[in-house]
Amino acid sequence: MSGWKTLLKILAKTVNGAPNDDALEQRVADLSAKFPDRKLIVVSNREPAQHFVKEDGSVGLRFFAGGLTTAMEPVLRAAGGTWVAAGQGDTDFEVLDAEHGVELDGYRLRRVSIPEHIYDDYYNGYANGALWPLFHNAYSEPVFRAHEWHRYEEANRLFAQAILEEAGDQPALILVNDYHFMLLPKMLRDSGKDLAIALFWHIPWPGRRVLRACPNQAALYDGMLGADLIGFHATEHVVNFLDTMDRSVESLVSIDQHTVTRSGRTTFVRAYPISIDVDEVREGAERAPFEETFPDLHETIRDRILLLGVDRLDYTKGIPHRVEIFRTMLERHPELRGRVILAQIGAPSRFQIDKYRQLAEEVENKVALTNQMFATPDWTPVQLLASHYDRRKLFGLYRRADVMLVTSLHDGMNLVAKEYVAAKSGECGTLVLSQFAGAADEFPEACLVNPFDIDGSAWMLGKVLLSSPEERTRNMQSMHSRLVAHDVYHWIDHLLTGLKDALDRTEAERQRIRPPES
Ligand code: ADQ
Repeated sequence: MSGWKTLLKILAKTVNGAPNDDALEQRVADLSAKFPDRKLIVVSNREPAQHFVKEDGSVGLRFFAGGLTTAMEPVLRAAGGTWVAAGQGDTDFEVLDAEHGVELDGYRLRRVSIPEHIYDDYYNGYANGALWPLFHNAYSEPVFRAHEWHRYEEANRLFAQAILEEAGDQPALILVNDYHFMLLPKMLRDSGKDLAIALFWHIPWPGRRVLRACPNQAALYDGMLGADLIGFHATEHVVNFLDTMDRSVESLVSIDQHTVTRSGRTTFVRAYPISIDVDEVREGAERAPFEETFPDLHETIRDRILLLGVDRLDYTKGIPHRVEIFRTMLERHPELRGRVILAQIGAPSRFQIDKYRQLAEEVENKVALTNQMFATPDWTPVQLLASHYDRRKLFGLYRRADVMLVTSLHDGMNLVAKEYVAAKSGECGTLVLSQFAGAADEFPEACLVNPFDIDGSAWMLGKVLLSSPEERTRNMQSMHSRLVAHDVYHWIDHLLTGLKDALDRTEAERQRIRPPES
């Protein structure tokens, strides 16, 4: 497959720096040998892009904000293959070919049609009303409704059908993404086809006691264990997962090998911290300077210190906490009033769910209060831009930001933290990062805060704003070097190597226990 080759060439470049051609060819050959005949199929609920009707009547294509898309898009662009996702745009189904797909930039998008009444219960109900808060330690109470659970099952089944059609009779490699599809690995496995299945879990896996609240846990875990490999962002999540399986599922769990064996099948469990395409962000920051993409904001900020927050408007991201930390910092440091601006970019998200609408209101109120308390005729301390932007336009703004504020209450990884480090390219800037984001494991040099501790975080923020540029540059440089060595291609290389290893070990075990031929 030529798509695989392109990806592998990129991987080889990433791993080896600037290798000579022979070394590169060898590495490509080694990696190609892993999955020579398998078709790559990536599965996520959210499609990377929607088709819609523009004002002039023509059909346009709109890409989305979101960590999963950010990470998977460059991989699929390079590898080719098929992305299977739910179609949601106005004209999504009108542009499809006879096989329900459409060609995008270097890969095929297969759209699954989920009837509206199923989608609402499956996605807004079970996936985002029950599972999302459950796995984020229930900072919003998870709500389990039996009919939504059944729709979740139905939606997983519709996806399974589409994936099996896409695979046809060819051996395939299926990369399933996230908590929307906990039942899918087993459904695919039960088809009896030759499928290598990896499930990547983008959100945290908390302690098992939290998860006991879920009435459907037995079926969900059984579904996940249909995968050959389950990947998490952090070792902590791997350990929690193994502990959950050990106590909740009839299975043999090996803590040393990081495996779960159930009904004679072994699932390997590993940590693969996800990342970003570092070059894409750096080039974007260079190509789209902030003065051009955000002229009004540029005019407002002038030469002031810019603090930036960029998130989907989600209650796990700690946006109200962030505004309070900023306000408390202003109370403590009158000398910084008039000299700093917090720009909060918030992409509206999951607006069908009450909690999300309430959050948007809460953020607006907190911003208004802060502005009321401190604004002067020529200075408004917080600028709220509640809108979705073309991601590439944001990178110039990242580069201009003196401080990036990531204050998640619980976050699998958080790619905004990584995008900031990439956009800065080692130049002076400070990442204020929640200790509850997976990214904190990789960036110990960041200014790590506990966002629940408003006073403590405000104190840290004040200290950062008054620290020397030399100190901030030093920290940024070491974070940047680590990020360059661990970008999204490094991630997919490790994940695929882990999958190959899992398949080889399973095959070796099968050979070992096969009865001798008579
Ligand atoms: P998210 O919670 O969606 O995903 P996060 O890691 O915060 O993801 O990344 C958000 C992405 O959306 C970034 O690429 C950012 O640039 C983009 N974005 C945010 N606001 C935007 C806006 N207003 N306009 C345009 N783009 C915007 C989940 C998990 C995370 C995990 C990722 C990847 O919750 O913990 O890091 O998956 O595994």
